[in-house]
Amino acid sequence: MASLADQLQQLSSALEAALQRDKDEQSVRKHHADCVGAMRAAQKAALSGASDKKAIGQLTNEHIRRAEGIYEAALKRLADEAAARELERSVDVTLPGRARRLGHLHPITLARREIEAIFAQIGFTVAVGPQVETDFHNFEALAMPKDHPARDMQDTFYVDGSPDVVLRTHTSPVQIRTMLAQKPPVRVIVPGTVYRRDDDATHSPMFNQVEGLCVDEGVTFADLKGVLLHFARRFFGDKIGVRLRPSFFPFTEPSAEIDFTCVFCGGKGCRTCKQTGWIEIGGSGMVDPEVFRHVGYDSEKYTGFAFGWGIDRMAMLKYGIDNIPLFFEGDVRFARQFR
Ligand code: 2U9
Repeated sequence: MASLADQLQQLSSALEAALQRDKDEQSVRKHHADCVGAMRAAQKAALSGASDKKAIGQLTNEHIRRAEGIYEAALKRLADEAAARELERSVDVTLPGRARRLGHLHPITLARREIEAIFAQIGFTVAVGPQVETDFHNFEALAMPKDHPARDMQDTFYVDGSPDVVLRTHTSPVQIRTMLAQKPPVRVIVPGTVYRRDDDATHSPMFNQVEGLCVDEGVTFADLKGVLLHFARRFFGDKIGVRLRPSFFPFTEPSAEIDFTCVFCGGKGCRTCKQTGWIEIGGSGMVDPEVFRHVGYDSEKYTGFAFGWGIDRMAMLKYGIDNIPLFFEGDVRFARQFR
């Protein structure tokens, strides 16, 4: 008995010493489990041939409970030390804050929003529509029947091999949807992504357009020019002029190319405008009566003008960007340069 008591005492002391050195919970658990195992082994050895079995059991259990206490105390010490370390690295509220790096609106978004705002000031509302369109809205209603040669110019993406479902090649189908849904007067500006099957140094298969449509009684070509001049001056500055050159589009008659005074040389002539003083911006015209027939408008009563240009190109001219791929690289350092 006396020797069992000694053994158990030694094991308890050894456990206490080991757990004081332990730096992690795993070692504490292992030392405790080893100690209890050794105590049970000592008990077993003492029991063989002994008469005072009950006293042996009580003595061993006492020491096992003591080992339990040592073990619990060691775990608490480790937890307290961890909490103290955590407190030590807590926030120093006197340090200057770290600035969070913000994103920035894309220059195409900036240009689109400014275009929308300028037209909003003169009574245009913004209309949007689907990018996957029917042949009717994208071509047929715009006076481009199936065999019309103008369709060739608009290298079209067809969806699911269906001849009647396309990725819109312009935003004009949104004006068709607007006219089908409401009676004149109509004054809408239609920004959006469009798709054409060309991909070279100056063309991307996906780009952004904005088109405008104004239909009412008595709308004239002079209104078109006035609106374009108003826009050009608000967007690029008061010194910008507008020139309209005869052209052809299936959905407008008469039709005109839109030129703005060259924003780089102010009209004096430079490399960018090929010494002409003018920069080609987009197209425009008076809505063809054939388009009004498709949407059920009386072309004897109503007239309208329409125009369209690329937002990407507008952004390039306004911000002096000369490289289209920069738009698609997603580098915030690029976007951050523009206000
Ligand atoms: C309806 C009727 C007429 C919109 C127009 C153009 C001329 C035009 C292109 C220039 C370059 C777009 O970015 S671009 O590819 N646009 O030339 N757009 S008239 O005429 C319409 C639109 C809708 C119902």
